[in-house]
Amino acid sequence: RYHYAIVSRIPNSFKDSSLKQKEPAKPIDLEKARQQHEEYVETLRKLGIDVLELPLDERHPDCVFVEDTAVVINGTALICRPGASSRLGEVAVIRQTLRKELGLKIVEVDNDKATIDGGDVLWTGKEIVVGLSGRTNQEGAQAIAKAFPEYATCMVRVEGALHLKSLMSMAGPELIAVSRSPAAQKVLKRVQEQVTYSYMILTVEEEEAANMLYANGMRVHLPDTTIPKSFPILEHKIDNRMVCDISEIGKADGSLTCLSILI
Ligand code: CIR
Repeated sequence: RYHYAIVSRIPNSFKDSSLKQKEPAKPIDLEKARQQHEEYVETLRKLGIDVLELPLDERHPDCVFVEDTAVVINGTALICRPGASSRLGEVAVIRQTLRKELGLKIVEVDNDKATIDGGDVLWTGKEIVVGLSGRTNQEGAQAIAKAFPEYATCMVRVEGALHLKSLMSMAGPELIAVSRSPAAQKVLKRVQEQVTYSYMILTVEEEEAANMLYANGMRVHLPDTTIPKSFPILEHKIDNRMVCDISEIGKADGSLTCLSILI
């Protein structure tokens, strides 16, 4: 069960972040993005989570994507080394918050060659799957395995997406959501070859919808998500579903999981 979440408010510089995958980049309506972010925070609160909102930091246009800055599993926080150099400075306030305000055990990456974006780290509840992407490298994956020795960690190559979790996410206990897109299916196959445990798969039509937030028995997904009707397995274990629209933040490649660190 999650009790806390760290989120970061959206700076004005978010509008002009150079880290955008989508071409051509769509202009961002800052006010709308902030309003959607507030709704996201509200959604977390409805899940019974105490949300720590960090003040916006103009020096870091992408600071709202806190997921990329730390991996927290069972009271241990690994401070990431984000793969985009403009994001390296984001970790300082996160480290401080995790240590001082939440009292977590902090682990640092001790290899300068390692890069890790939290968006590449899929914690299934039983083991860790690390995506080797443009942001996370092998040294980074090794640092993750070292930080959480009590869990099996495997690595999969990610292509066609920014992060592993742009393609798949946990949608329930032992349930992975993934889209039908060829890129996602290809990476899913690699995941299934590497993992130690077996998982059920929830296939959604829309590529972006595969990033869901599963916390405290609830599933939060994007409004335009077609959950297949013929999917009875495990559905009874999900108490409720909520919808959260983050379309404006999505223009900068944001997804539901990337806006918080859950503790
Ligand atoms: C970036 O490229 O770093 C940001 N524009 C988006 C990061 C999204 N993070 C995530 O999905 N975990």
